[in-house]
Amino acid sequence: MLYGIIAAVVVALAVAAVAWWLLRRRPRAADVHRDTPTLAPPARVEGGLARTRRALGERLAGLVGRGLDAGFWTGLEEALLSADVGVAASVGIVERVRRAAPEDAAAARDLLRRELAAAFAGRDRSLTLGGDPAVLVVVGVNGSGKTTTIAKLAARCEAQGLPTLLAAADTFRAAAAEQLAVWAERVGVDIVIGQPGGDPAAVAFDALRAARARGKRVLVVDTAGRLHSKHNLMQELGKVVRVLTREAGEVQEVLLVLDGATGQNAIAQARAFTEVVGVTGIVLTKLDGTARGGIAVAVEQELGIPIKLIGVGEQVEDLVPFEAEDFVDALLGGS
Ligand SMILES: Nc1nc2c(ncn2[C@@H]2O[C@H](COP(=O)(O)OP(=O)(O)OP(=O)(O)O)[C@@H](O)[C@H]2O)c(=O)[nH]1
Ligand SMILES: [Mg+2]
Repeated sequence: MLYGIIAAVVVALAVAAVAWWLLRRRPRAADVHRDTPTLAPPARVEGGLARTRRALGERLAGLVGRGLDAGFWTGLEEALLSADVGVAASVGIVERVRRAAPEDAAAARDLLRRELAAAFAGRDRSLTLGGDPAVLVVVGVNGSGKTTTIAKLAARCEAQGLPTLLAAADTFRAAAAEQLAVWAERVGVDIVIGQPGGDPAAVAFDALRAARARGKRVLVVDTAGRLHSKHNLMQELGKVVRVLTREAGEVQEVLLVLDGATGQNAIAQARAFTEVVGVTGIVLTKLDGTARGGIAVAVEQELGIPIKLIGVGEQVEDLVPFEAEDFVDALLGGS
């Protein structure tokens, strides 16, 4: 009898241990779907930032080998400003490097690298792809790269095993839906298109229903480009997000697409969009075509919104998760 009880207890404990182990091993849905897909090789980041690196690198190289006099510090500040790091961020970074009292220019450059990395530290850059489906709304001024980014993003989601639906809620520009449809076909994802001139919120609503009916995991909503200063258009965008929030319970991401070559105006754009639709992440595009990649520092420092993805070309694979260390290395290179 006693042996029977002991045997039963041992078996029960063994079953509990195995169950506990299995539960621990099983990845939780939230973990699986929060990851930003990472398909592009890091080399693209380096290539994409070549222009900024050349411009910044030339200036920094000109400073190495000289004494740490007033001219050095002014030169360092000018180098950062020329890369569009922004006045407040540039002044702050140079001040901190200076206060750390480096011995020579090479040490100052190492401190600069550390300061730039610190400017990006501590932010969650993962895309929230949980939800049923996850709803991602993509916003920004005209021509910033929204539609292209959506295509790249959809390709990534599909490649990660997340069936994706696109919503062409840019009913304003005549060729917009067609442009997205061409991309949808190219990357092999479904799309919902509304009436030209129709209500973008209605298109988004229909697309959400369609996404559910078709068992999609991700819905990405394309919106018309709009100047951040146009009140009515901004309100229209607010309505799109409100309708989706009401119907879906939550909009997982409102991604603001900023053209990396815009310069400091990007800050004003980001402020205006954030006020209306609560931006959750930034996509900084066209970094391949500009020597002003330092705007990434200004954007994060002044707004506190994480840059989640960067666009470094026009091809579908040219969208990469923003990695602070890689970005700073690509920015400064071996200069
Ligand atoms: N070089 C480069 N070009 C890009 C990148 N992202 C987008 N583009 C180009 O920028 C142009 C505008 O891109 P769209 O995606 O149409 O921009 P949009 O924001 O949807 O434009 P609207 O809908 O008119 O507001 C296109 O020629 C794209 O190929 C990038 O990361 N690098
Ligand atoms: Mg577009």
